[in-house]
Amino acid sequence: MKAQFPTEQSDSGEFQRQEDAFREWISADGSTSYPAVAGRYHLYVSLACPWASRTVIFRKLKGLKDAIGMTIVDPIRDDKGWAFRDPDKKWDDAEVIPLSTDPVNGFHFLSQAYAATDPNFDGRVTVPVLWDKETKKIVNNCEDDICRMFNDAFNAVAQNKDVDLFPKDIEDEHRNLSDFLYDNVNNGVYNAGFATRQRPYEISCRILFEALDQLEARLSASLY
Ligand SMILES: N[C@@H](CCC(=O)N[C@@H](CS)C(=O)NCC(=O)O)C(=O)O
Repeated sequence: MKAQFPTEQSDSGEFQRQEDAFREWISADGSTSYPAVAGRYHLYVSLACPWASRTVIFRKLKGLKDAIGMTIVDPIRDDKGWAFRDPDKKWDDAEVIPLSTDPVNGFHFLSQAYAATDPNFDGRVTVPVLWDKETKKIVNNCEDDICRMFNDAFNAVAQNKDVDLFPKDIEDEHRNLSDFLYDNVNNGVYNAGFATRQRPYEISCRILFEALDQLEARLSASLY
């Protein structure tokens, strides 16, 4: 099969995910050049993306809606990548929804945020993206980093500062489960969906469905 993402493909047909390009850190104690203040950062997400959805959940549970704005990209993605369109207009076969502009930067496409941050960026444009309105650049496009910053750095401006979604007493178990979900389910879907040869496809499918069986067993005995 022809690779959908040729630069993320091994010779033997496995999907090999690109590294996240932007990993700057927002801090509450001035230890980085990105202070955790209200109104400065903006989250771009797709609700179709499991990684982005995790950042949406963190923003909600920590009570960061007033402090950190959010824009949802259109769920339909063509070869120009994630785009901004009127969320009230629904796609159907007869209609092409015109582009709208995002409220922060006037972008039509999320790729414009990547190009503004690094004009030489030639990777895949992904959500979630945490944007800095002051430097007009992406601070971070790694979901786990964004969740950790939402949890730890913004407590001075969070409505639910006592909600701790990375509790220290279960840190190791949390990390193991999170890695398991990332590798076998979130990225497991990619490994299966973007394999270009039959054998890696079958191996990836088996890993994914075995992981779902394990989660089924876990969730039948525990809420989490
Ligand atoms: N490295 C990202 C992964 C995010 C990711 O893979 N997002 C997908 C949606 S689930 C995406 O934006 N894909 C766009 C594309 O492939 O063009 C993270 O951990 O936050």
